[in-house]
Parts: sequence; structure tokens; C-alpha cells
Amino acid sequence: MEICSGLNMYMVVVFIVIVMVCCIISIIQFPGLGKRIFGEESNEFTNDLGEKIILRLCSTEEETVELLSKVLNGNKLASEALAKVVHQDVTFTDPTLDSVEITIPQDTLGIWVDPIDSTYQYIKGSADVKSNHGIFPSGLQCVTILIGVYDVQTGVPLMGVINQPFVSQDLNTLRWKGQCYWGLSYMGTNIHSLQPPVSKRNGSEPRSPRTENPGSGADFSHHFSAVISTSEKEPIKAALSRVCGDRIFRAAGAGYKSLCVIQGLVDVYIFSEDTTFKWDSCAAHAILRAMGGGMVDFKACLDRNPATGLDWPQLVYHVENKGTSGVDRWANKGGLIAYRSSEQLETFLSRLTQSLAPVDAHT
Ligand code: 2IP
Ligand code: CA
Repeated sequence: MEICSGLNMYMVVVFIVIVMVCCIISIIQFPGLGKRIFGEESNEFTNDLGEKIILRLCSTEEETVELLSKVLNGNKLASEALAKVVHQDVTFTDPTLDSVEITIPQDTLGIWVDPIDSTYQYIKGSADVKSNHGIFPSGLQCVTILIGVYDVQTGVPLMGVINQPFVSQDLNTLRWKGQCYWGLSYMGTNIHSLQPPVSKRNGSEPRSPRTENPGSGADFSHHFSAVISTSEKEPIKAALSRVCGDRIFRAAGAGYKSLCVIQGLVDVYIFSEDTTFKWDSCAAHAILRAMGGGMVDFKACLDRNPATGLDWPQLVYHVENKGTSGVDRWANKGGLIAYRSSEQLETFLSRLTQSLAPVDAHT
């Protein structure tokens, strides 16, 4: 990568991330909304001269180059390349989205942004990893950009966008093709990008079994399938294998694993640990809600008594975890389960709880 000469690769990635955050904040040009856009990254830098610089997208490309080169210690080539990308005009159209008119008051919205999820896979940049049943255990395919919009009063996720920039590579040009997924769930309107276009919804086209949402009456007698983190704990993995057999897939990236559920490649993404954060889950959670599913707190699900008929303990996005500091304030403390169908989740959880029981008895 020519523009990186003299720069540490990790630093370049961090700069790209920051530039993307600034770009996203500037793209979402609604007055006041910028103050309610959150994420892990900061746009404040100190360069080698000890100057403190707040990075932002300026009104002209030249001004952005100026600002970036202060952060990049005068590296003009890198600054120009980055500024060029962030000042590009991007148009996005989707017939499903164009077919609805919806008004959401801006002052009720907050936004979680993860400009690069699976940062490690992005830095490694492996382009030749083979998929297993369509699921990539690692590699550039696991990199996603996540933007989730939530209701600041209730914490409910309302809109989500997941961009997967590296889906397939043209072996001649080495250029990558990406794919964008979105979903909106607001006051009874539920639409998402995996719906067939309006013209094809009237029965003329057979529906793809991969994107089918198993609703009421669906047959759950099969083994479930799950995607999990490489850092999942052994007792959970053992219990899962009793429920899913060999249909357990490991994959990098919280955003990518959620996308596997959205795409119908697996039934659930399950994680018992507390190392995912609001910015990792909000976008996918909104899309799953629009599809009739959701994302629940794993530990709260195990504690829930199904007989009470209480609602599923959905993750929320507006309140910090009490008694914590730093990024832990925004951790999904009880772990998570992402799913496309509540009925499927119910059956899955009852089997998992039974399967975990012998483990619990010994601990
Ligand atoms: C990470 C990334 C990791 C994930 C972790 C996220 O975000 O998605 O892959 O761990 O939970 O916070 P795992 O792959 O084990 O699920 P980032 O790459 O933005 O740090
Ligand atoms: Ca992340």
C-alpha cells in the first residue's frame, strides 16, 4: 500500500476509521443529531509535534487534506487519498425503501456507529479464506460497517445499516464488490433490504429458502444451527453441540455473525460473554426486528421463566451499565442471542437450557 510508506499500518486503519466516523457524522446532516452519534472512536488526535487536532470533514476537499496532513505529520499523499474518498458523492437507492413514506422526529433518535467491525481481520486483509456452508470463519468478508439508530427514550433499535465492503473479489482487477443491508422497524412499519422487490411479492417468484423467516407452524424438528465467537466458553460450546450437532460455525466479527443470521445462513448467533458493545449490535438488532426477530440478553433469557409469558429481554441502547466505567458502560453485559423468529428462539432456548442443566448441576 503505497500511501502507507512511513506509517504504521495499524495507524492508517485507525485514521481511516476516524475519517469514516467524521464522514458518517457529516453525511447524517440533521441539526443536533451529531451530538447523539456515539461509538468507541474519538476524533481527537495529538500529532508528533504535540498539537491537539480535532478531525472533522471540512466543507472542501482541500481543507480536509490540510487538516488530515496535520494529523498525519505532513503525509500529503495519504491525506489526499483519504480526503478524496470521504468527499465522494455516494448515492443509495432501494425500491423497497423508496416505496414507503415515514416521518420519525429527529430529536427522539440516537445513533451507534462502528466504522470498522472486525478490525483485526481488516488489518490482516486475508482475501483467500474459504467459507464453510457460506460462512467465513475469518478474512475480509468478516469486516462490516455498522450504523444503528435507536429511540433515546426506550432504547429500542429502529433502523440499521450494515455495509459489508468485501463480499467478492474480481480476480482480474482485484477490486472488491460489497453489499449493503438495511432494516427499519417503526410504529408498525417493518421493512428491510432482504424483502423481494414489490413487483415480485405477489407470488410469481418462488421465495429463497435461505431468506425464509420460519413463522408459526414452521418445523423445528431439525437441528438448530448457530454461529459463535472463537472465544466462546467450553461449557456453552458443549451444550450447543447437543442442540445443534455439527451445525455450529465459528466466525470473526460481531457484525458479521449477526449478518449470518440476517442472511438466513444460521438460525442464531449466540455469545455468553460481555465483550460485544452497543455499537456492535444496534444495527443488526434493528434489521432483525424489521424481519420479525430480535437480539436478547443471553443470561436474562436463561433466568427467564417461560411460564410467566413475559416479553423477551431485548437488548436496549440508551442506558449505561451501572457501576462500570470506560467501554464497559456500553457492553452487552449478559451476552446475546440474535434470532429471526421468536418461536424458533423459544424452542432453541428450551433445548439449550435442558442441555446446560447437567453442566449447572456440576458447578
Ligand atoms: C469486535 C469484533 C470482534 C468481536 C468483538 C467486537 O469489534 O467484532 O470480532 O469478537 O466482540 O467487539 P468475536 O469475533 O470474538 O465475536 P472491533 O473489531 O470493532 O474491535
Ligand atoms: Ca466492533
